[in-house]
Amino acid sequence: MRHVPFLLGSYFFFIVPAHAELILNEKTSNGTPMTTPAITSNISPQNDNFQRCIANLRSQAISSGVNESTYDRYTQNLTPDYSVIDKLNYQPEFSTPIWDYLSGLVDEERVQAGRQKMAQYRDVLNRASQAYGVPVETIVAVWGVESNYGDISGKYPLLQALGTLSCEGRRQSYFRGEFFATMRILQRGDLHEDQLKGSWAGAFGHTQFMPSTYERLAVDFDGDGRRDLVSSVPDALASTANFLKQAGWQTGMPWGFEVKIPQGMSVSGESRRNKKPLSTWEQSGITRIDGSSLVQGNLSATTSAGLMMPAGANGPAFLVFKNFDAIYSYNAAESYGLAIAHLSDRLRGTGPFVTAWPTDDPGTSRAERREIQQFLLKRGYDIGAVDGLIGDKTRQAIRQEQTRLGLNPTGRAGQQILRAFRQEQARQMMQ
Ligand SMILES: [Ca+2]
Repeated sequence: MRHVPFLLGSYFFFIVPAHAELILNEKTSNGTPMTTPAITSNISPQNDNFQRCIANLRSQAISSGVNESTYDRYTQNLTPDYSVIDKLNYQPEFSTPIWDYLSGLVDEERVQAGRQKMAQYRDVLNRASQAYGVPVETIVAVWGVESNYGDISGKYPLLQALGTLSCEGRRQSYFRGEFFATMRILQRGDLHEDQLKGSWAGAFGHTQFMPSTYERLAVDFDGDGRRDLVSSVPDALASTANFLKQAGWQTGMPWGFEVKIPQGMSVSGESRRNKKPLSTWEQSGITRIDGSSLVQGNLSATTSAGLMMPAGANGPAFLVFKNFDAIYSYNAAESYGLAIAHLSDRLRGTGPFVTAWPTDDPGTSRAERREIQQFLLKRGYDIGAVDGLIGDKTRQAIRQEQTRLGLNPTGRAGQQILRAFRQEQARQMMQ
């Protein structure tokens, strides 16, 4: 697993994973603390504790392979940033339905940008695909979901964030491993300290690897002798392909596909993990979504697949293979896995899912979210920048507007509130 392994949720609603504030859930631009403000003064008992903790970790770091001089150099002026502890303890006020998740992560903008990247990096993508046996579209889809193709990769200095997490809060021993791994990366000279910025939890670069994952799986693909997932797109793309290969990717096989389930078929107990041969699924009457047979191409009657219905029995259903599990291991959330899988299909030219999500208020693209934010600004709400990222302030403003407009106050930036804003504007223009 690449990210911090305290991801939760597998059914219907999802707790947003550790790094997802970069993409989805929280403002990163307006600097508003999500919870109680942290102690920021450096002259505090807490800082004394921090310095003591860092001094105490020295021998452990050294036995993990960090040189004494490296440790001293990178901890000499290290100060804590307690805002990462707030992030660690953050409990989202809103849960995110999977259709909101997917509509923001797999929208027309990300598909178009991905196609452009595929053209721009065609040669290196083809070479990486050849070398690791993973399709170009899957590599690019990971890149698009993880960092919006390198646009959003995090702003927290890694040593500071991981140093703080090593000394405060839950899971200190896990974060210490990542803290020491960061120092070993610096020691080896793969990256410079000022390049090492990432999510509050320490995932960094184009493909948001944790430092220990970097040590295990990053590759030098541009041949300059350094493994650089921050500044080298070839290194980042090949490292992603290597990750998926090591996670068990089966060359030439699909991740899965949307299926049609016969009326009345019981789906209780079915899941991604509960794999059965395709022949069993065919006998129960399941077909591909276009009605065609399950066994096609490289698949055989004995290939095993799990039936995944991420929004329950009334939403889209998918048969997923081992390659979905490989994608899943990148993020340990089915919602993320499905976003990457679906984006890879869209990059191949496949359309959106055929079956609608079971909601009367479908999700919005990032362009539509920016439109909602424009309406909110016009209505006088202080929601920070119009960036398509829906933070708590935007959600609270939406909730107030939903109440004013007689809608269910969910706080979601869905199609309903967008439609209501558009209609209200049209009425005002008529007057
Ligand atoms: Ca390199």
